[in-house]
Amino acid sequence: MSETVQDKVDFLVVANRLPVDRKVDDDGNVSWKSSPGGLVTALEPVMQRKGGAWIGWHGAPDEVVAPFHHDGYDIHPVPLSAQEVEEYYEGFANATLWPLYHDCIVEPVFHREWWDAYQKVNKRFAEQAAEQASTGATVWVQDYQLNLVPKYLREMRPDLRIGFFLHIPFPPIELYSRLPWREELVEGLLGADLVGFQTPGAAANFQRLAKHRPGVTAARGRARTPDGRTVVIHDFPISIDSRGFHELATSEKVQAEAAKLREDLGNPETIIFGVDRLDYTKGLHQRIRAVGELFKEGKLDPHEVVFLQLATPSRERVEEYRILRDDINLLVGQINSKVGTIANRAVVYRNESVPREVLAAMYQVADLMLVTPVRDGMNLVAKEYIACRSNDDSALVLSEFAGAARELKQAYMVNPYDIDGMKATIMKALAESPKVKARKMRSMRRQVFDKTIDVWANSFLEELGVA
Ligand code: GDG
Repeated sequence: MSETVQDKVDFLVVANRLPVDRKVDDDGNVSWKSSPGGLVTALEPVMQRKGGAWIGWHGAPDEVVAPFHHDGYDIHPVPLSAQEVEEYYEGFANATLWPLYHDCIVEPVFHREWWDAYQKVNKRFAEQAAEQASTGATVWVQDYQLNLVPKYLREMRPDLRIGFFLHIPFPPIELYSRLPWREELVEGLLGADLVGFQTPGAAANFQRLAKHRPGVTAARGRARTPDGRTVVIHDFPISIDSRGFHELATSEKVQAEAAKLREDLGNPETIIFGVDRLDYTKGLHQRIRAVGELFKEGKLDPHEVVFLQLATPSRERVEEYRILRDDINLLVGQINSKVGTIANRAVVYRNESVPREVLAAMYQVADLMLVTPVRDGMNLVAKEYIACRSNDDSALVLSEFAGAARELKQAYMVNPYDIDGMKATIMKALAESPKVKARKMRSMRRQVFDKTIDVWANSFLEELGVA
């Protein structure tokens, strides 16, 4: 494969962020490292296999970065001004669409200037894709930040095959209808040949909306547009590189890391673990409260049990995220001041991002995994835990509001809003017989190793007619 950037390519991924973050060392040398996050974890192996180009923002405002080759594919950084980051990304994407699409857990904010910026930036991404795509190329557009790209791109390049995948939930019409620009966004997606969702429910919600557009008919996963095109609407539950995660977790390096971690945590009998981006959709508050109460009530003994919670910093310039960060710090402080000692902290809370090896070690030592979002498109963490944990004496507590709940049916299901119910389920999972736990783990392992990220990507691309 060529090491230089190609003029035109047959396969492109268009996503808000590039899969890499820039690192500058003390001598000023620049290198690019994989950035954490669900979308990157999922798509990186696909790009490494297929080659082509990834179009996305490089993370630094007001800066133009030249294209470069990375890990078998080309990277085309799209520039964004500081104002565009504020209005398109932090504003429209993360303070309007993100809360709206996650059941309005926090109130979505509607600003006309944000909408203007969103359109402008979406056009820029579409232009960049149009420029890089060879005749008849496949362009796979990702996620809610780029809802309008399929329409713009089709106008510029009708020869392309255009797929769109939404990584987050798609809300019911009753919530979606609040959006002042609801028609334009539906039109945006209908520019694609295939629109993919995490769950059948999300696909059905979109189909119902599409049907309301003048001149559009939609039924059984297909919409006919007024210009005579067919748009396929379908669910494609995303997954992970299960083997890759398993190999990493069982590697000598990660095993050594896991032993050290266990030691650092004071060699407790039981380790309960949670890892999430620090986001209000992830149910951190409810989860930490539930575990905190179990400690306070003496049902969990801080000499025997440690709850390790890793919260990766996220969207720190958006107000709701700053509020959340402070709330969680406070909550953890309150719990630890009431239970546990300096030597035995009941809740070990780390608000940082760790290398993938360290994360794999955390999965390895976790006897009980808590994945309790109040709403989540899929949730890869749940699947990663299953892939990494080779010990059958393990248990996954999973929110019924995560897309993953449709597949990981053997998990201990919870409604995260029901704190007492969650507490009871945590205790049940901890007390479960090894035989039952092993049966559940084996069944979920089959699921996670059968339905991998390759299966996801291939089924999407096959439906798009390009696999
Ligand atoms: C969106 C949707 C959907 C986290 N902390 C660290 C780290 N991570 C990695 C995890 C996992 C990923 O980030 C998080 O993925 P999730 O799926 O849990 O959540 P979102 O970021 O919200 O992702 C979600 C996903 O897109 C894919 O479609 O499942 O529903 O919201 O891979 O391992 N990785 C490393 N260090 C960390 O500190 N290395």
